[in-house]
Order: sequence, then structure tokens, then C-alpha cells
Amino acid sequence: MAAGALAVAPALPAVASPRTHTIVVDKMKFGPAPAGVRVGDTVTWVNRDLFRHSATASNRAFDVDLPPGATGTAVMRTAGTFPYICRFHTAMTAQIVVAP
Ligand SMILES: [Cu+2]
Repeated sequence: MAAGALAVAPALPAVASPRTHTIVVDKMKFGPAPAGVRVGDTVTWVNRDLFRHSATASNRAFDVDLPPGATGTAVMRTAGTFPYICRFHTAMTAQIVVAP
């Protein structure tokens, strides 16, 4: 290593800080999938229905209970495409794509 190199602070990698993405659940449907979700981000579901819902990943990566009017969150721990359903209304389907 060249002399003096240690005096220079290494540049921090350009990692975006974790963000929160919101999905509104209304009229028996999940709102549009948020774009740009990355590992470490939080997804928040807001249930505007009068019914209890859930956001339950097919692989159980997350399982969020959503009573009427409630908000629930899950942190996306791994990259991939995660189909999910409402366990109470299995016709309610959506998916989240999580980038590394
Ligand atoms: Cu439901």
C-alpha cells in the first residue's frame, strides 16, 4: 500500500439506506406492488377495508395480520419474487419483487 493511503478515508459504498414502501389494501384488493424494493427495506400494508386481511407469502417469508383499519409491516430479508395472498380471501393475490 502506498505511503499516505491510510490518511485517506475510504469512500463508503453507495448503499441506499433502507426505505419503507406502502401497499394499501382496499375493496378486497392489494394495491400496486411498490417498485424498487431492496433487501432491508420495510413493506407496510395499510388495511382500509372493513374486513380482516393478511399478507401471507407463499414461502412464509412474511405473514402479516391486518385487522380492519390496521397497519402491518414486514422487513424484506432476502431478494427474490414473493407471491403472497390473503389467508382469509385466497383470491386476493399479489407479489413483491425484492432486489438484492
Ligand atoms: Cu383478505
